[in-house]
Amino acid sequence: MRSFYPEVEPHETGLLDVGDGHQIYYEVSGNPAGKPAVYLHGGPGGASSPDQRRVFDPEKYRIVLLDQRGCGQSLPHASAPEADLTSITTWHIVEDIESLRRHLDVEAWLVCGGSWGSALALAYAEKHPAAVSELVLRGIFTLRPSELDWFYEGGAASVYPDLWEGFVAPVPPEQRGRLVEAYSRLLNDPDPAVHVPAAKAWSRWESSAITLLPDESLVEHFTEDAFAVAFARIENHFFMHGGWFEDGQLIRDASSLKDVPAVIVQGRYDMCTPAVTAWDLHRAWPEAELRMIPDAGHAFTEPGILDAIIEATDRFAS
Ligand code: STX
Repeated sequence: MRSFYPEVEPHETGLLDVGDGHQIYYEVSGNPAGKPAVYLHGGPGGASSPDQRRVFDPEKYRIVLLDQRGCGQSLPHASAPEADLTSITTWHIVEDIESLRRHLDVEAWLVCGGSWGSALALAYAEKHPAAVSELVLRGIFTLRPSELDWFYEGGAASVYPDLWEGFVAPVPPEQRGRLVEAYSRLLNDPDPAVHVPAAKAWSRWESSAITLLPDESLVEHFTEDAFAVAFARIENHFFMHGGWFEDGQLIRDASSLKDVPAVIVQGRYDMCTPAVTAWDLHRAWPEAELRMIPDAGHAFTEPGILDAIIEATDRFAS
């Protein structure tokens, strides 16, 4: 079993001006002369975290983390009262990754991402294949309507009926037939007495369902007010727009990645992004190696998941 590499501190951090009034936070750690790798965080609307550095051997990799538009340490933060999400879209973020790649003078990099990070990695690689040397993807999410229906419109309620009551609680009963839409109204209400509890309920639902076993400290972290508001607002905004994808687009176009070495890591008991999406991706892109972990949920910290991710980054390092 492999576990995290030791903690490592960045030797470079910065805010990159990407236009539209946005500055994105980035940091570089590991070996400055190593193989470039970038980690794409989840959500959308999550954040980078120091543990994400630790899936890479710091002696072999030049490790880049970034906070996507509107979240983490990027500015402005989507929890701000005047937050405007109109220029936060998949394709803006894809171009931000390209801007950062050029800013750091990287020719091509290994792209690692889980969950929404896997969707973003696929979108980026399909748009800019020459910039991607390898892909390591986990907990595959592609924003198809069927995936959103599963997690946000009631599918997963069959597994977590208790937690589901908390998710629907802020929504007036007559609006519960279309929860993403109802939440859009709540999360964009200017009154913090409306949008903060809604954001916390949204974030509690999601963070409670990402580990195989309950992890209250993780839930507490992801339901902290500012994090929850940015996370819920950005996720909901993306889901209202289907991620600016055609239904099935990322999987349909995955055949274009056949020459990019790739590993797909999927937990069998992932209740947030169920295994069918990883399977559909594997069918469309058989050259990528699929590692189905029999006893894991969604989060990258699940033991079997972490092990498989690090096995892949170690293999691609040499
Ligand atoms: N969203 C899946 C995702 O990327 C559909 C994700 N879920 N929870 C997270 O990310 C956090 C770990 C950031 C809470």
